[in-house]
Amino acid sequence: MKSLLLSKSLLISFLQFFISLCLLFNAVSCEKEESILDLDEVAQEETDDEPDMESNDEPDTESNDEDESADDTASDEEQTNDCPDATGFVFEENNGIVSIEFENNNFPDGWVLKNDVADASGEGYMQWEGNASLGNPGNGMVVFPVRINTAGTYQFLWYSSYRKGDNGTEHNDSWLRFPDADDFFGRKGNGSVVYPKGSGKEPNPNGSSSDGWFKIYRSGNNNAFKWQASTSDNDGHDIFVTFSSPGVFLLEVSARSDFHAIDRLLLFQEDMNKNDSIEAADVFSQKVTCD
Ligand SMILES: [Ca+2]
Repeated sequence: MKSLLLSKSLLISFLQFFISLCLLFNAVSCEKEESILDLDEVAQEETDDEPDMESNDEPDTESNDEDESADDTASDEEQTNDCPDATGFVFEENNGIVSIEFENNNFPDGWVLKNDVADASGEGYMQWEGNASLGNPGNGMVVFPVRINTAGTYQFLWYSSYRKGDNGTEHNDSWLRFPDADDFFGRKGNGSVVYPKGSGKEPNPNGSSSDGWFKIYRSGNNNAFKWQASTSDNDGHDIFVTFSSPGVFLLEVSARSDFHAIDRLLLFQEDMNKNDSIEAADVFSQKVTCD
C-alpha cells in the first residue's frame, strides 16, 4: 500500500514537472515567435523604407528633382530678376561702368534713328521728332534694364546734341528717371543736392520736374554731341543714382524737347575719374538677352 502511494506521488510529481516543463517550453517558444515576428516586422519595415529612400525617393531628390529645381530657379531668376517682362534683355555693369549705345533698344513712334554726324557711335543716334512734352514726362518712353553687380553711387552722363536751330537752350533736354534705385539726385561741386519732384524729398530743382523724373539738359550753343547731363535750370547739378545692393534696375528715358538727340548713355562709379570713365566706356556693356 505504501509503495503504491509512493508510486502515485512520484507519478503526480513527474506529471507536474512535465506540465511545468511544457508550459515553460511553450512560453519560451511563444516569446521567441513573438520576438521573431517583431524582428521580421521591423526588418520588413526597414526593408520597405530603405528601398524607397535609396532607390526611389533619394535618386529623385538628388538627381531629378534637384536638377529640375535648379533649372527652375535659374530660369526664374532670369525671368523675374534679370529680364523685366517689358524688355527681355538687360545691360551688364562691368568694372563700375555701364556704357550703352542709346539706339540699342526698341523705340516707340516719334524717335528717329539718324546717322549723319561723324562722331556718333554705333548705328548713330536717336532724335525725338514727336510733340514736345515739356511738363509731362512718360511720353515716348524707353526703358534700359541695367544689371548692377557693384553696389554704390554712380554718376550719369549722356552724349547728346540739339539738332534744330542754333540756340543751345532749345531742343536740348529729355526726361530721366530711375524708378527702383535707392536714391536719385542732382549734386553740385559745392555739395548742393536736389531731388526730383514726386520723390518725397527736398529740395527740388529749378524748372521742370515731376513724378520722380529729372529734366536732363546739355548746355552751350555748339551743337556738337557732348558728354553732359545737368538738372536744375541756371543752376546745373550733376546727376547721381545709388544702388545699395546688386540687382537689376531700370533706367528710363522719355521725350521732352523735340530734336533733342541722344547717342550714348553712361553710368560710372562716383569715385572714378570722369574722363577716364568716358574713355573706358568705349567698351560697351554686354546686352544679355533672356529667353
Ligand atoms: Ca549711338
